[in-house]
Amino acid sequence: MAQNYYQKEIETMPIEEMRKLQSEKLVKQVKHVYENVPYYKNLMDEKGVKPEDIKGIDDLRKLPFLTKADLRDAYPYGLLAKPLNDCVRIQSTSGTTGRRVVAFYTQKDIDLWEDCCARAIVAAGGTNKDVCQVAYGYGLFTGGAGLNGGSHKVGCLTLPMSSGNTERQIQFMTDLNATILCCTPSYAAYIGETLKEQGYKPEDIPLKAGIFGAEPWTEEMRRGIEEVLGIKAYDIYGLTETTGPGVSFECSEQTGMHVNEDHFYAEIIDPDTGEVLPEGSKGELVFTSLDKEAFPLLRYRTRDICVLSRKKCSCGRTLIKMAKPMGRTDDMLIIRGVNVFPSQIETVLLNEGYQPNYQIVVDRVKNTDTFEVDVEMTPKKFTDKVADIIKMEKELSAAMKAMLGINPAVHLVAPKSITRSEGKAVRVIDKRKLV
Ligand code: DLL
Repeated sequence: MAQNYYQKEIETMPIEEMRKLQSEKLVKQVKHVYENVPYYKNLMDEKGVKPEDIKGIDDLRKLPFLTKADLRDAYPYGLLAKPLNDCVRIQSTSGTTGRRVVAFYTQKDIDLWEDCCARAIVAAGGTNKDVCQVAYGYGLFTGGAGLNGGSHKVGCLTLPMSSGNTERQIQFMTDLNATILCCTPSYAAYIGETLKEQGYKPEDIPLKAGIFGAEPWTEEMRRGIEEVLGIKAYDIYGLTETTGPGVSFECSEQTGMHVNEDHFYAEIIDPDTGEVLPEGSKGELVFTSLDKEAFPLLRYRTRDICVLSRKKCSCGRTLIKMAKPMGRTDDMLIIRGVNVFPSQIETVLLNEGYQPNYQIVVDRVKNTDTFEVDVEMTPKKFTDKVADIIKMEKELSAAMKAMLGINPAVHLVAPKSITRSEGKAVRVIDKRKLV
């Protein structure tokens, strides 16, 4: 298959040249961060590292890590490296102050991000002849904005659908002959099922490719989506902290995602010791933004467990590849594409006058995540009136929706009825088999 690239020179750059480019960018970036982000300057000073010590990419490991806890401490402006006046956008994740990530972008940062998404669209076969249906959420979530921008850059006719309203998605898709679909893999599978129920055969569906990410998905799920929609399904990865989607993307080989390593340098570390592990080892993925201006995180620990590989790729790209993330080193769950921490549920319960005695049950039924939370009533709140219980469950579910962005089915259960474990409480039962 003839290969298309969006930025061929970068995407196929010989490794030595790439290292040189990364080194030059890193030296500049460390200086920029040291001079403009007192929070990170303190971390560097504590470690005894000065910008002059960073002469190239091999010196990266001298720098301190950043974690979600740092984002929390520095919220909202503490990691900003540009005056607020130079920023044109924020994007964010759901959650409380402590858990919510707020990322800032200059126009140049947006440009760079959209280029990354454009690379992903072109790698999936996209050209200016395509109609690209973006069914990721728009708004604070990075999915809609990122792919929308990438689609414009490629010159596709962009359908900014946002997520949900499946009937309308199908109508636009079929009436306007969408050829590329961008959404979470679970939503893609759901759209596929709905099309099938409506009598569509894969050959009746105009789509040729899909760009799916933001949550873990299996090869089995890929095959299912490819079959029902009659397309080739490509994975895409990213996180709000680094920009959003497009940190890495799949090519025609479909054996992992090429990291846009001219912008994001990837390392794998031992999550317990912080030691950098050799290529091919499984560990925690760490990213350094090499040229972002407003929110340039250095050595950010993603908590995603992953493997990197420099094996030659048949697509001709020389960009390093990352495997599908294989889990997390923290307790974050991704439910219908939304990041959920059990501690957020706990906060809601305490705010609403409940004790933090609860259990989250997640499953995947017909390609859609189900999300249930069993909550113990307190002796004070206890009632056996069904109408009251239903009302209390609805109120709790609404409070959780306000916190998380999605609402679980809440079941109130009798005090002391959730099994107490001997050690750590089992807060989450995840029945999905995602890795
Ligand atoms: O999920 C950005 C994104 C939007 C990626 C659209 C791809 C497509 P966050 O909401 O900050 O950002 O969540 C980031 O989601 O650390 C991973 O744990 C997980 N994740 C993202 N992409 C994938 C993927 C967006 N392809 C967190 N496979 C990350 C598995 C993924 N997990």
